Amino acid sequence: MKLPRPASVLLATTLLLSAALVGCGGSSSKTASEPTASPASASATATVAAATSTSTAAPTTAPAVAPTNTPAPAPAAPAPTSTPVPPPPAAPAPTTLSVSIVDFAFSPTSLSARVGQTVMVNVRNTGAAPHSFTIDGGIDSGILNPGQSAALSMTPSQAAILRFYCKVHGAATMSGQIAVTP
Ligand SMILES: [Cu+2]
Repeated sequence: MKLPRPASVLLATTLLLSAALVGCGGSSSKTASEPTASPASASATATVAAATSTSTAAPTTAPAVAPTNTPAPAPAAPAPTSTPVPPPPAAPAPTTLSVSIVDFAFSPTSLSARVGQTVMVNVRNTGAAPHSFTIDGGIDSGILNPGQSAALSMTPSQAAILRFYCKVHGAATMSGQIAVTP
């Protein structure tokens, strides 16, 4: 008899509480639903407005920058093209050619140079007779007596075979050439 009492009390209490909860839940939900709806819609509107303003600003800036960045890689291509062009023409470093004059010949008789290259020609008469190192229209040592030397300079402007000779003894007897290549 003692045990059933608490059990019935618990059951009764549980029923009452559940009934109260249902009643309260039903009434409170109806009452609170109206005031809650307003703030909810307001916040929803604010969220939409913010999203709209954000989305509007983003697309405007993005497209403007994107097209500019896309063509940018193109300029990188012209750079390699312009780099190789200038160096080759100005490349030839100055050179010095040494020519000895004997009786009756030049040594060596065949020399070479590059277009646009600064060419120093050192001529020395090691023979017993006077000679000259002469390129018509070009450099000319004039008469060099035995033991005399001359330092001449020229810069060939085009490819050619430059013939040098001795004005004293003539090209038929004493001559040589400088081959100028591009
Ligand atoms: Cu000569």
